[in-house]
This record gives sequence, C-alpha cells and structure tokens, in this order.
Amino acid sequence: LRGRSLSVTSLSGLPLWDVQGLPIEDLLFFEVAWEVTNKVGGIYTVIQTKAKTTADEWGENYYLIGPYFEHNMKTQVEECEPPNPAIKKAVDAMNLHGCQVHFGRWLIEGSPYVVLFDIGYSAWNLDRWKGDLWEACHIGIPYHDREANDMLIFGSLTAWFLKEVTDHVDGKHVIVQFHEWQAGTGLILSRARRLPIATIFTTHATLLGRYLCAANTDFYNHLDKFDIDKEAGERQIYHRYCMERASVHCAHVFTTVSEITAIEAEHMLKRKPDVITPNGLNIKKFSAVHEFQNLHVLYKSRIQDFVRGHFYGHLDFDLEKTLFLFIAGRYEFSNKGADIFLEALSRLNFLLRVHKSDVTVVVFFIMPAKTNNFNVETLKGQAVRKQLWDTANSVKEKFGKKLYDALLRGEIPDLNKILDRDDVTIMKRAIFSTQRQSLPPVTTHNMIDDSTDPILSTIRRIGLFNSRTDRVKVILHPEFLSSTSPLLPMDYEEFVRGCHLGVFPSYYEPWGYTPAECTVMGIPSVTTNLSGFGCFMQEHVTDPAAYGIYIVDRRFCSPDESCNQLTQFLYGFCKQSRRQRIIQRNRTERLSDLLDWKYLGRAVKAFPQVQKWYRTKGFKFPRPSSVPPSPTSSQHSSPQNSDIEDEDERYDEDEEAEKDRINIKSPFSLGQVPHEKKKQHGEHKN
Ligand code: G6P
Ligand code: 1S3
Repeated sequence: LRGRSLSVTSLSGLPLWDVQGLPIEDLLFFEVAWEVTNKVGGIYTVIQTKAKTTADEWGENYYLIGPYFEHNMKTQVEECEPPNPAIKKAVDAMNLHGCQVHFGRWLIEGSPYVVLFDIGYSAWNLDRWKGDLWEACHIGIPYHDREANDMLIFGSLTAWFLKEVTDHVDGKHVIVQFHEWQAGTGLILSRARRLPIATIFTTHATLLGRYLCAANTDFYNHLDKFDIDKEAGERQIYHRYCMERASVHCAHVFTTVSEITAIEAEHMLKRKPDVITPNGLNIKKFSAVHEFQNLHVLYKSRIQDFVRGHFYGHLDFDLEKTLFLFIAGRYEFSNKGADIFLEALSRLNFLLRVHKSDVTVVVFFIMPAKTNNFNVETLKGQAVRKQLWDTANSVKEKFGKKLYDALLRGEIPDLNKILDRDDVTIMKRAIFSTQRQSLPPVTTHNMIDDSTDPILSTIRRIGLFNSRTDRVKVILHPEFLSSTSPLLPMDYEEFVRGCHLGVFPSYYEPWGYTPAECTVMGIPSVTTNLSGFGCFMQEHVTDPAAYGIYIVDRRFCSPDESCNQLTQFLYGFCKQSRRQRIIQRNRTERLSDLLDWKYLGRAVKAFPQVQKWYRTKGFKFPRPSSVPPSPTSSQHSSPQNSDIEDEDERYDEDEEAEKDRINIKSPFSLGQVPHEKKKQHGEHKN
C-alpha cells in the first residue's frame, strides 16, 4: 500500500488450502470486533445472536477477540484457562511481555471463548505501533483522535496474538474474520507480516456513507460522483477511511450485510464484496403458538401504566383505543429517519383530527442522548399515578369490608351511603393532586442540549406538544430502556412486545436490526427500501405489508413523497380493528424463520449453494391465503364493524398459518428449493 491511492495489487500469502474439504478439528476460527462483550451498536447484536449457532458448529475451535473493560468482564465473562495449547501459549507470551490479556467464556447462549485485550494497559506501545502502521501502509493517525489510536492498539495486539497463535498452532489452519474498520488494523498488520491466516473483512456500514448521509446529501443518486478522498479529508476522517479501505483491500474475502451496502462499498471503498451475509437472530419459538400474543397484552399493560402516570390530569383518551408506536436506535437524527417520522406524525395528527378518529397514538423515541437524569415532572407523573392507585385500593378495601359485613347481616347496603364523608374527601384530594399547570412533557429527561436537540427542536417547530386536542402524543426517552428504571421498568424486548408498531424510516441503514427484532416478536414495523432489512424482505416476501412489514420508498421518491407514504401507512394502521391487528401480528411472526441464524449461518457456510436459495427467483413468502389486513389494500375486505373484537378469528388465522407452513418448507429440511405457492381458490390476485 503506498500513498493516497491505497491500491493493493498483490494478495500474496493467501494460504493454499481448501477449507471446504477440511474437518473442523483442523481449523481455528477467530472473530475480531470492538463490540465483543462490549455493547455499542448493531455489531454486538450480530455477534451475540450468532454465537450459539457458530459455537455449536465450531465447538472448541471458535474464539472471539475484543477489548477488555473491567465492568463488561465482571458482568459478562467467566475467566478460565484457554483449552487450546497454542492459545494458552499466545496469552502467556503476551502477558509476559507487558500486555494484559484476559481469557474466558462469554456468558451468552453458546458460551463462546473470548480473548480480551486491555487497551489502556498497552498504550505505552502506541508510538512504536504508529511507526509499524506507517511502515506497513503509510497511514498516519493524528494524536487527537483517541478512538482511532485505541483501534490501532487493539489491532496491534490482535496481530501480535495471531502471530503467537500461528507460531504454535501445530498444523491447524487459522481463519480470522474482522468486523468493521475498528478491527481492521489487525488485519492490515497480519497481512503485512504475512501471517499464515485466511482473512475475512466484514463491513457493517462505510464511514463515508454514514457521514455523507448524515450531511443530507442525495447519497444514493450520487454514489459514483463523490470525490471520496476529498470528502473524507473535509470531514477530518481521512486516516480512518484509509484504515477502513486498506482493511477491505487486504482481506482475502470481503463481505457485507446487504445488497445496498455492497453497492455503497463498491463506490466508497472501491471493492465489490465477495459475499453478502444478511444478519440473523437467534430465534426461540414458544411451544404455545399464541404465547407472543399473550406477552403483547402483558407488556402493553405495563406501558399503559406508564402512560397513565405521564398523562395524569390529561387522560381524556381511551387507553383501549390507544396505539403505541416507537422508534429506537443510535441517535442519528436523519440517518435513522427521525426527521421524516416526526413530519409524518404531524400529518397523522391532522388526519386523525379531521376524521374525528377516536384512536390516540402515543409515540416513543428511544434514542440515547446526553442528559441530566429524569425530569421532575415525569417522575411526579408516576408518583401521582401510584398515589391514585393507593387511594383507590384503600377505598376499595373499606368498601369491600362494609359490603361483606352487610351481606353477612343479610342486607343489601345502600350503595349511596356505603362511602362516608372521609372517603369522599380522600378521593377529592387525590383528584386535586392530578391538576397540573403544564402539558404532559415531551421528554422524560433533562436534556443537556435541550435547545439544539434535533428531536426537541422539530417537536417545537411542528407544535406536537401533547395538548388535549392532539391525537398524536410524543415522548422522547433519551436513554436505552432497562428493567431497573424507576420510570419505565422494562427491558427493550418487553417494551417492543408491548407496542403495536415499530417505525424505522431510515435513510442510512446497512441492515437494520430494529425492524428484524420486531418481526421475530410478532410486532409489525415500518422500514425502507434503503435499509438492508427492507430490501431483503422485499426480495423474499410477496406482499410485505400484508405481513406487517411496511416498506417506505426512500430511494425513488422525494422526501415529501416518502413522508406522505409513511403518513398513509401510519393512518392505515390506525384504522385497523383489533382483530386485524391480531391477524397481522400472527402473520408478522410467521416471517421469523427467514431471519434465523440457523438458516442464515448455513447460508454463509454453504455458500454459494444456499445463497442461491435465498436468491432463487422462484422463492418468496407467498401472499397470505386469507384476507390481507394491509391497511392500504384491505379496507374493503376488512370486517366492517371494527367494534366486534372477535378474537376467535385468530384461530382461523392459525389454520391458515399452518397451511402456509406446510407449503413453505425450509430448503434445508427438504434439500430442495421451495416453489411459490400455487394460487388457491379465492386468493387475492397480484
Ligand atoms: C393479543 C391477545 C388478545 C388481545 C390483543 C390486544 O392478541 O391475545 O387477547 O385482545 O392482543 O391487541 P391490541 O392490538 O389491541 O393491543
Ligand atoms: C450497523 O450498526 P448501525 O446501527 O450503526 O451495523 C448493524 C449490524 O450489521 C446494522 O444492522 C446497522 O444497519 C448498521 O448501522
């Protein structure tokens, strides 16, 4: 690698062995990522959910490499001795030479082994390692970029470790997968030192893609027009972009998570990915088919409780006719589509008002930002709710006792007199405490950057202040959820299950775990045709909306058109009856198999045969065989009387599901590619 062009012409050192033919015992497989045991974003989810499938397959020959953080180690890792002699020697040798390397089992499903490097402990080597990197590929890292310097230390330790392992590996072949630019220096240095390892580099996003999209450029229509060196320089990420691009070009195999990111990588990193590996999840099926529906009710009631407190004094809407929507993820305002979501909410508010809808929509924004803890008004709301609950309970107890005594005496008490003056006073006082001078707050926390925060600024501009007349209420919760929160004590999974719709109208989303997680929990979601997940669903499901996957067109439309489409999706969703929502959730949940690592993991392994299955034109989830509940297409065929909450309907839907399951067999169980289901009598036409 020389100079700015970073062209790599030689991939010498490629091991001359054929992995396909080798038994696993002759291989060692390492995965390197900054997010091993360290939750920052989506890569953590990839590794954590895939661990079981990989560990089942690779057993003692699978190791993860990541950074050491004391808290993560204490809470997630059980320290132990490396079972493999080569790895033990490598760990001991490094510890002997002034590093701190920890080894243990990560306490997640599959309990994979982890090798964790203490970055701070080895920082004394930084200058030397900067020299090594410069020698290897002429990339310099400025002293003020702390993150890039940490990544260099991480990469140098990784390359050192791999050198030690390959020195003692005793004939075993070593494969190493590096995730994202943060792990990339390890790859560059390993290749520069000609270590006998096969390398894979996986990108989950490109640096430039993320930056250019966040700057509101018309990214996808100008992919081939950017002067990428210049753009990287102007954004002061030139050195990081060099690290990323060098990693990509040094790898024997380059992979990414979706078609759309593959196209982006070709332009931003100048290499076409060799393999696309869609992200999966570790799917657990309940033995009772309806368990996920029951969980929805259970967790929805917890959210309802929170809403009762948050909107105290303003609770003039019917919680049984209230829908909970949410957006969650890294706080990238326009990349994650929070901008068009807010605009669409404002339009939805208007539509619900002019059509005099009795539906209320409460929307949660779960995006972490800098805060000074919860705000007083929000905490007070929950305290008021608790007080009302206690008052109601104490009056109920007294009432119950008097009623019981009366019945024992063989009397029917005069219900008007059963409560005395004191009871009425207590209740009046409780009601007085619910009076408030201000509107229910639009955020749960004291925001540090309150006046410039993009979500709050937009809320102020569009005037969605949770007033009584608003049919759409918004709540920004600028912190990830936790079951130990005093405010909303739920973890993320519970919260998702309790909501009705996840809305993720991202502009930049290489894959997008949030809608995928909704899908496997049977919760419908909105995604876009610029997200890897959205494109994947478009490719493999005939009518995604019928299955509760709404795909907003952000690729071929203006922002205003996309926003209108999103508004229509939301409005249509609000018009569904409970029965339609139940049916739709059943359908959504049926798509989970598509996202199971059990299959996607094999797709990686048996590539290209299984990739072919995913790509086979003939295979798509067919339209559901009964009436679709998709809001845009089903209004006429949906039940006219939405008040009839006929839950028995969901059992009919189950029969339909069963029929579909029989028709949609996994290719792995049959050893063949499934064909699209033949149209049956009464089915909807395309
Ligand atoms: C699940 C439960 C039903 C409940 C429904 C509420 O399907 O099994 O008993 O009525 O959820 O659905 P909703 O969309 O109104 O929250
Ligand atoms: C990235 O995380 P993000 O939210 O910054 O990697 C994820 C895992 O591959 C992916 O789902 C997401 O779209 C990317 O953006």
